Amino acid sequence: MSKRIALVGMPNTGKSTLFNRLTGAGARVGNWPGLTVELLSAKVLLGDAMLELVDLPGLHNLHGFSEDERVARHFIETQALNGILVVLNTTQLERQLALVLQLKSLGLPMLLALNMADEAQHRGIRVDTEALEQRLELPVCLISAKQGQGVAALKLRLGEWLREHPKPIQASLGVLAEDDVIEATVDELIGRNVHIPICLSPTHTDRIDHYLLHPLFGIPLFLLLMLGVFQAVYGLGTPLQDGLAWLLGEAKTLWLTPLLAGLPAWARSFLLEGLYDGVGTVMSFLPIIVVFFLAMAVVEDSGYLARAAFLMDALMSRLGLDGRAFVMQLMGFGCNVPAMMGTRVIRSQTQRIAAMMMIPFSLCSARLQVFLFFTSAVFSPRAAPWVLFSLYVMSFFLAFFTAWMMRGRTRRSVDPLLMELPPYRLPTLAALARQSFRESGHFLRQAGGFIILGVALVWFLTHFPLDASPAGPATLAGHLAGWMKPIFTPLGIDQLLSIALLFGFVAKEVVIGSLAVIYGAGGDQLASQLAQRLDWVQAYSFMLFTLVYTPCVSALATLRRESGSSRAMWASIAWSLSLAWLLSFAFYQGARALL
Ligand SMILES: Nc1nc2c(ncn2[C@@H]2O[C@H](COP(=O)(O)OP(=O)(O)OP(=O)(O)O)[C@@H](O)[C@H]2O)c(=O)[nH]1
Ligand SMILES: [Mg+2]
Repeated sequence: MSKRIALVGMPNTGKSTLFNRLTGAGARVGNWPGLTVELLSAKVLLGDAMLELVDLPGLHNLHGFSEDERVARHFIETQALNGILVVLNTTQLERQLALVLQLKSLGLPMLLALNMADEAQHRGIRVDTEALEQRLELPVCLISAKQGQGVAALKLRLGEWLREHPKPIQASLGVLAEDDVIEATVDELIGRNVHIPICLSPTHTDRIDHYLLHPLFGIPLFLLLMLGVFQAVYGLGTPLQDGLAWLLGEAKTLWLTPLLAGLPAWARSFLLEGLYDGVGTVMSFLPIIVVFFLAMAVVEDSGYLARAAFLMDALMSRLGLDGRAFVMQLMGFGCNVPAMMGTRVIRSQTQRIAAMMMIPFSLCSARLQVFLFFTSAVFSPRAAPWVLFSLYVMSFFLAFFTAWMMRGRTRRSVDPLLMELPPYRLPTLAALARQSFRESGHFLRQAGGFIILGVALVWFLTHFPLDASPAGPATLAGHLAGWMKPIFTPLGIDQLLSIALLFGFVAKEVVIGSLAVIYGAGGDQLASQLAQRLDWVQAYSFMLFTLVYTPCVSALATLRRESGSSRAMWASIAWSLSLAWLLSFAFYQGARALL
């Protein structure tokens, strides 16, 4: 019979790391408290029994009430479990043992994993696990989930412990002990069983923070670092993308075209100019996506992301939010969807909604593709990175502006940010690879689903009726574009481009794919066609519009679900569409008048 246990502990103690190590799954790990906001489960064979492990969001205490804590608590209280595996950070036992004592009142079998043994050892902290075990009447294992020490022993203990508790049981909602009783017990436990050096030597974290959190230079350093990350992505990713685009182009002319020569013209056009060019052009961005997520993983897993929250907290509080909203903004650079879910760590509902309204302006990796493609097609190699940078600046500006517009509601509820800064940690290569692999997998699945469908539909619209010239005014797409003309002409966005925008509504990844189909060319050919047809003012206006107009369908669905209100979703659509139109209009008309 399958058994089930849950991983419970405070935020950032390494639950997801242990989960991944025990199950081989790929849960998201990062040096940021509150990274896991949803349940994740996986099964493993432990000895001869099947074990289901559930990774939960971090929990500060059992009175917790932010959304992610509620998720964890609800699970523990309502599901029948064979037991809970409590993960603690050994370097902070004096703060974390209280949770163990609270959890005891649930009456569930418990096993304690004292994690981060490596860091504890480094700091000279010693724990008498046997004594602690006797005193708490629980099995206790000292482990390092990241490096693997003690994990094999933990597995053995886990097996024994499960044999002792074969039946899943329901937590009983016992009365929590008084806080001061718990405090006294923790003091006693620590005093007897944990050796903490009297004076902890300043760690490398303190030394690094002395510079990185400097009151004057902190923010400029942050901007410089982000610029560095961005340059690295650009510098490393673009040549790789060019290479892949070239390969795909060669494969098409040398191999695919002759292979399909026998098919009727429309079928060839559908397969080559439709599916292959459309999907292939999107695929050529895979290397950039990988490099991008590697860079993001370094920023996140090193602990610098938490510093960003600290640095920006003062500015954000003027906007009625706190530093965490800013961090979600940064996470949104990957994809807006997990960033919106990450706002669950914010307790006030009005602030959460404000943060979720900002996130759609985060220049996500799907939009990055569109911009990389356009900037390299239309701008000179020297200008291109700066054009891209200006779009990032715009993205921040619009997010802040949105928060500022909502400040009347949020400001009343700002409480000071009490967030602990985790120590800097060197990300392991395996963790980075896993992160990047997972995100690329997501990209490939998107490409597999939406993009193929989207591209096929675009091909149909631009080639039907079959006797009309492709993407011409007589096709379905031509009619569609005709209707949208009054909206887009004042922005300098021509009819072909406006069709791509229509499809970008579903997923921004589809924009480039649709353009390939509309222009009947992929990769380099598409780039040179764009360069011929558009001047830089039109191209920039198009990019501005793409940046701002409506979040994609998945982001909207997430916004609706997380905020629990369709109003927020419609407000976000209306706000971003009008902003996009006004901005592109002002830019295009202004540039045409001045230049
Ligand atoms: N030095 C050290 N770092 C660890 C260890 N285990 C986890 N970490 C790091 O601690 C950080 C947090 O790990 P996660 O597994 O995301 O923590 P979590 O408990 O799931 O956090 P939340 O989901 O936010 O509650 C990451 O940077 C890990 O690499 C360990 O044994 N030693
Ligand atoms: Mg986690």
